[in-house]
Amino acid sequence: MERTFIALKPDTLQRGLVGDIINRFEKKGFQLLGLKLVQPPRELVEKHYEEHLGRPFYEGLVNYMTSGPIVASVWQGKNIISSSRSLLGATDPSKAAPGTIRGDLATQVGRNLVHASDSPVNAEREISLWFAAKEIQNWSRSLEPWINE
Ligand code: YYY
Ligand code: MG
Repeated sequence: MERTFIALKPDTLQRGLVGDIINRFEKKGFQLLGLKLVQPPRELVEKHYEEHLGRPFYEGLVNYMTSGPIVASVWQGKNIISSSRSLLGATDPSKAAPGTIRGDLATQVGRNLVHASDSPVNAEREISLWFAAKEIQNWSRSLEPWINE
């Protein structure tokens, strides 16, 4: 079973879409292990997006990500890293397929609502960047056998 880091960006909160987006992950069958509202310090966002340092959109991205609270979360599920990126859709919402979160709810790349880790290494890196170990609950679901055989 894989874990991943999902962040609901400030536009999700401003637009009142927190429940909608969390609902999509729950309905898919993913399990919530950690959840909190954070006003991220600039240094945290810079670390999170360090791979994009120097790109033309970097400054705007950091400003956007620090413009208000973010919902930070940790989820678990089978193949969740690639699967959650499919749920999100393409990075640019104007190219994201209908039915995906970005495809249904957003229109442009600088306001694409949600982040999901893109690899196992980045998932563990991002989880430890945003969460202390004690903020993550290792609980078992009674529904588990009906979601994963
Ligand atoms: O992982 P993902 O969020 O789908 O895309 P990344 O390529 O990692 O870029 C991170 C973040 O940067 C993206 O969600 C929006 C923003 N961004 C942008 O504003 N303009 C671009 N041309 C590319 C990315
Ligand atoms: Mg990325």
